[in-house]
Amino acid sequence: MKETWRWFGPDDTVSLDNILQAGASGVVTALDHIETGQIWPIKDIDERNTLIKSAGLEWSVVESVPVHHDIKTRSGSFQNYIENYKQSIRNIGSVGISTICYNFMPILDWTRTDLSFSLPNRSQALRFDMIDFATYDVFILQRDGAAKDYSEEILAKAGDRIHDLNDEDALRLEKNIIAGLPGGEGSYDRSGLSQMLSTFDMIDRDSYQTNLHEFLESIIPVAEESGVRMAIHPDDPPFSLFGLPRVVSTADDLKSILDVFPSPSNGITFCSGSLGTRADNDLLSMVREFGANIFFVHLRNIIRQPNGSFHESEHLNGMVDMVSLVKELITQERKQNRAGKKQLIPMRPDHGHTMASELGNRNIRPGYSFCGRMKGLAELRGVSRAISGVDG
Ligand code: CS2
Ligand code: MN
Repeated sequence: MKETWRWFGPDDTVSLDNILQAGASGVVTALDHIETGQIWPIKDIDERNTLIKSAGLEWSVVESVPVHHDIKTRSGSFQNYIENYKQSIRNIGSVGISTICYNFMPILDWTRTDLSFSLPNRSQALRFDMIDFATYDVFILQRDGAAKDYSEEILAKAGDRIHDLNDEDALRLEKNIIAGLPGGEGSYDRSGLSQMLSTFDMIDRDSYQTNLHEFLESIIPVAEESGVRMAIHPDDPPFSLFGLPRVVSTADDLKSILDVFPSPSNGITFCSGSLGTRADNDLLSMVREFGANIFFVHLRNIIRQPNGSFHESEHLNGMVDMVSLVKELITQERKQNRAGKKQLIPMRPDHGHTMASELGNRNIRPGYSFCGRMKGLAELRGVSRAISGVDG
């Protein structure tokens, strides 16, 4: 697999030289200065590409071209935004970049409740605590009907938790949940979130899945013409939040996405951390089933709890059998190469713990430390080399 690194552009705390020094040869980045829904001009794409090339790196994956809320809800100016999305695909393809990551999560992109969860070795991880999330949903946001979305046990614990939270803790919890995480889609205040949630009052899971399928039917033909592979990122976490539909969480969801428009341009970002957060997702069989359409890989590990809580663990120490997963991904990559694809699958260490000199540095984007991702990439490269070497 081609080793890549998520870079947030010139204002990132990590430089392009640091990425090269960490052992990556490819960059995963996006033009975050372009408003969601607007066309990505070739000039801006070229500028970023030239910057990356001048550092001796390659722009391997665009992550992400965000999908506008109107497209997800098929409301407002969705036709115009779909035309703009198509033109962005054409413009990206015209520069020679062949893979675009995107996601179809409603309103909230990837979501955590704690951005500095302290581990036994005193490094810090990202965590989603189901009790804290329910506490926010039921007692702070006070969403209509929220209680019915949680078990009696979780509700009882949330009822206790709200009494333990002081105002500062409650505000931090709210900020962690709705302020938006790196690469994610926007941020909200409490009333803004409530207003956005109401736009989904008439959109159930089936209609949301239809909206995704209709979006694919519009953009995949353009991706084919442009030599671009669209790689949808799974829901993170892969289950409903705030009663919203999530339709990219399971093997069945991924199968329906690939089946609705079979194409060499319709594929998946295989994110082990997102998909691994569900105990009922069998990651190895998903790699075998979808291998030909895995265009991009996020490797991250998690430790999950029965109530849906989880935190991000060390890349090789978690509930995802990372060595077996890397082995299966390499097997699939070789199978595709034998089929003439001759293209390494770009892989990035999805996140990394905050540790060492970066602890306490408020400029570090949650999950996107240098030390933690360098550690993860080094471990993943070691596994990958050992497997490739053994298997020749
Ligand atoms: C993030 C996601 O880096 C980004 O663009 O929005 O890819 C995030 O890292 C994943 O959802 C985590 O699995
Ligand atoms: Mn991911």
